[in-house]
Amino acid sequence: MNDIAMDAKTTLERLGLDAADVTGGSLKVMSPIDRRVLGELRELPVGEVGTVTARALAAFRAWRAVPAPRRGELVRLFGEELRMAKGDLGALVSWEAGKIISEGLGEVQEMIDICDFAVGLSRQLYGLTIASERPGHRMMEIWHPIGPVGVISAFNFPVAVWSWNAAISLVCGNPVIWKPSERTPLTALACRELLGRALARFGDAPEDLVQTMIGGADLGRALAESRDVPVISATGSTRMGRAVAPVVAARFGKCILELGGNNAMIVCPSADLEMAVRAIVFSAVGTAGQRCTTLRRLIVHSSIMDDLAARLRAAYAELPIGHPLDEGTLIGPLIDGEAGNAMTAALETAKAEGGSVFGGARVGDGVPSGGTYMQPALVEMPHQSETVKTETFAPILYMMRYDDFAEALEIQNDVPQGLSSCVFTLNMREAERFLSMNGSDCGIANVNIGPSGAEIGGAFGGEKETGGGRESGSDAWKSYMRRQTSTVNYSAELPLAQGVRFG
Ligand code: UN1
Repeated sequence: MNDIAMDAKTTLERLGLDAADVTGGSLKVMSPIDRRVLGELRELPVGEVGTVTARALAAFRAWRAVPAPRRGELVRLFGEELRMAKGDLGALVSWEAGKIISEGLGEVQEMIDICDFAVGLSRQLYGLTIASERPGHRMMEIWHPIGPVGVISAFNFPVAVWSWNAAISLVCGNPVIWKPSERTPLTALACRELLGRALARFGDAPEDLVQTMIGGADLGRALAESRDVPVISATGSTRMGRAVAPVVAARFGKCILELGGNNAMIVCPSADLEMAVRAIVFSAVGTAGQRCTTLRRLIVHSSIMDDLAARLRAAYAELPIGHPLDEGTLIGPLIDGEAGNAMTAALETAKAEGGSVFGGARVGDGVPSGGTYMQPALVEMPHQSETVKTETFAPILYMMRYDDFAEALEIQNDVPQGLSSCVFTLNMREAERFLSMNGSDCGIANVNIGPSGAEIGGAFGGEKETGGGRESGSDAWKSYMRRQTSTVNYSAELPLAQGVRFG
């Protein structure tokens, strides 16, 4: 890893983006740190999306025929480029998305990890052999490349979520069309540059294997409409998913959706409270509360509520808020002023619903001017109100009491979202019940670990309004391929299945 340049311009240059790449366009990219303009990028006219998808189809015809382990070699080379550029790309994530540098670097590490995973996967795209009911027959499943994969990504994980999709798509034999958030297009251009280096070293990959479309939501919509793109993987708000999913469904395309989360932790009487506090603080205020896996609800046994609340207030009072590239900062800015307003409005509503709020004010001193810096908020709520059931993309943690574990599970599941969840307990009955079919209804359920910061090895995603998609590890790759069931008859007879006689 290279050292980290302390200014955005040098960071961009070291990533291979010079002035010509990032000036003269209509899309103004402003750093959430201080609203300084980082670039003005040229946008793709929506009328050109058809050309992009046609190019991707041409690339598909060539790439699908390349042996999968050879496709894995491209991803291996990309992983090497990422290792070399980790410091610069991590810093650019900080400049453009406002994450603290450790989290910016962590995001790039997540990219490196998924590349490693995908390289191994390129030799393990296994299908089943199935017992045939007919003599002299063999049945099997073959997984084939499916076609161009459209990736619509969000500002909060501007590069890692794309890389989960891109690394897996590439080894599966699919070209990628990337529509990054219009708030974080520079990190997308930087990834394109790094991938370009890997492609140059690889040698004979088809042109247009990975294309990036810079611009607004109209590009995402055109991508969702395109019949050339069989799979759309979209990450963002539930509102965005509601717009994209019906468009893809109308043409019988496949969607992989990773939408809102409203993640909870149940804290039981036996919990190791010191560990719980550390997990709560990281999960609730890390990335300034802007992860889809952020901890937003604490469901605490009445007997420990006051103790836990006091410990949390003490921890929250000490949190260093400021420039995300300064050493020691734990909380950077929100993405924009609107996000700050949404946080203030949610806190007002929570108060009106009977909540008592600790923190949550705007921070003006000791932070760069222009950015939206907020104190994280702890809100004790008398019950799980509508505001608590709504995902506000900001560092607000609602605390609620429970007396009986069954009641805690009910509160945990009684929200529209179903991404991540956890329980802190040393009682194995509670832990196992939480993980059972009668427990958490989320895609991710943890014991004695917070709900955020998942490893890439597992399948990532959730149920209900989270959208049901699974990305990243385990067998999530199957959503990026087409399954073919094949029966081979090596006998000299033609028996029919189900014992049917025909002539
Ligand atoms: C997201 O916020 O969209 O589990 C993804 C986590 C990260 C990924 C978050 N590995 O928090």
